[in-house]
This record gives sequence, structure tokens and C-alpha cells, in this order.
Amino acid sequence: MKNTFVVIIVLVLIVLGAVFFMGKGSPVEAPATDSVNNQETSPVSNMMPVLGTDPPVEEMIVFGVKEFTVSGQNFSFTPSLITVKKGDRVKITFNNTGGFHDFKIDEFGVAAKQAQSPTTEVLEFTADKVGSFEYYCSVGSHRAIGMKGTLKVE
Ligand SMILES: [Cu+2]
Repeated sequence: MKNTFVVIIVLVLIVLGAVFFMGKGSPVEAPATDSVNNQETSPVSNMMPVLGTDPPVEEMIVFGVKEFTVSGQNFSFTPSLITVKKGDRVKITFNNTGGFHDFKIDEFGVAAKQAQSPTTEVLEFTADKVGSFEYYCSVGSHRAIGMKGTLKVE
């Protein structure tokens, strides 16, 4: 059993070595003697980091950004609850669909321009603290009469 396993590994290494030589061998042939030593060691050192680093980079991108679309109208936001994880990059597309409104989250320095509908503004920030934060419209008494929602950072 163990011998079979070793033979398979050796075969894989030979195949990888052959692929490497065919791919890179011909352009390097001209410079001659010095490069022969490099070619024997570089297949191993080249393969390891490439296999090891690829997947984590993709994961970071997938987990990093949370996107939401929030619509504002007289006098509410839809949805009125957004939940994210601490450290998330949050991207909110604010659609003002009816009236004169804006969109603000004081704790994260988020502020859309006050404008008459229809308008769309994209707002981005990093949710770097845990807690419940209110997003609201700062026009007149809109916040007091219900134009607000909750951003929950867990
Ligand atoms: Cu408003």
C-alpha cells in the first residue's frame, strides 16, 4: 500500500516537472548553463505558493461586501432593518421613490444628499463597530414621523 502511494507521488512529480519544462524550457534554453540549476529547484517552490494562496483571496472578496437597496418614501424606509457583521464593507443603494428626502447614519458618517425624487445614490462604509444604529431622513420632521430604520451590526 505505502509503496503504491510513493509511486503515485513520484509519477505526479515527474508529470509536473515535464509540464514545467515544456512550458518554460524552450525560451530559457538560450541562456544555457546557469538556468539548468534554477529549473531543477523552481518547479517545487513555484507550485506550493500558487496552490496555497488562491482560495483565501477569493473568500475575502465574497465575505467582504454586503449590498442592500433601501427605498425611501413619505414617510418610511424599506427595508427598515439591515443586519451585517462587524468588519463588513456595506454598500447601500438609496432609492428616493417619492418626496424630498435623504438618508443618514451619523455613527458611520453616511449621508446622502437631500433631493427631490426620483433619485438614486450609492453609499459605502465599513461597519467597524457592533451595535444598533439608526438610519433616518434629516428633512424636516420626517424622522420623528417614522422615516427611520435600524442598522444592526453583529
Ligand atoms: Cu424624508
